Amino acid sequence: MSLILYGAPLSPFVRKVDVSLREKGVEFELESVNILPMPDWFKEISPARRIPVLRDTAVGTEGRVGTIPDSSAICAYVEQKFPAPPLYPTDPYARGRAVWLEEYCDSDLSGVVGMGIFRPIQFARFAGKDPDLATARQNYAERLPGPLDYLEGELDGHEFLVGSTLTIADITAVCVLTQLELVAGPLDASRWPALAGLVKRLSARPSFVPCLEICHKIVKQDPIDLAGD
Ligand SMILES: N[C@@H](CCC(=O)N[C@@H](CS)C(=O)NCC(=O)O)C(=O)O
Repeated sequence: MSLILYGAPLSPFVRKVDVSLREKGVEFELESVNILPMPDWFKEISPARRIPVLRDTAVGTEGRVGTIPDSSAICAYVEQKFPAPPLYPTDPYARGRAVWLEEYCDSDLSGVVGMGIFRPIQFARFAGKDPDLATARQNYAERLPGPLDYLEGELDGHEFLVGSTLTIADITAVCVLTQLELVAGPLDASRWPALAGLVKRLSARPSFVPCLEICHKIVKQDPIDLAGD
């Protein structure tokens, strides 16, 4: 196996790389890395102390040589090395938009979903504590609608965020929104119909199914209705 993906399926950033490789039909091995605490050998190849990191063993098998950290850097590398099917548009403006939406979902959307909602619920459970529902509910009500409204507007009723085929923008958005679904259930389809449809369609793709099945097994509990009291 020439590619090793270091990380854990419950990370939306690892999922993004996992799904992108599967969409391209590229074989890889997912090597589990526990980040709580992060082992020393992994710190050496992850200067930012984050998962994922990809190792291309065709380039290097030990130390930093052959490794690339960061999901966006990895996906750009994978696109260059395995161009078909393309996940980044070739038209310059469309490509710019796809990269922007990838970045927006990895930063703004992921900030609200990850730190604001997923962590207060799931990390509390991992620590054997009750979920911090007050924090999760506040973020769900106050900070989440803005990014969802923005993405709904960018979809504008279309099937994909950029152009007429699947791109890295759709994959990134759905990797973050499935993180939300794991603890809070599906999006309100009456308020964000195009976005809810995108999540539903992509979640059913063969590229998403294996990772999401593992995530549901890890989370175990039913989602919590954060819109209620
Ligand atoms: N920009 C990075 C973000 C990666 C990231 O934040 N990963 C989280 C897991 S979801 C992590 O490794 N966190 C380590 C920590 O919080 O100590 C990417 O796209 O790969």
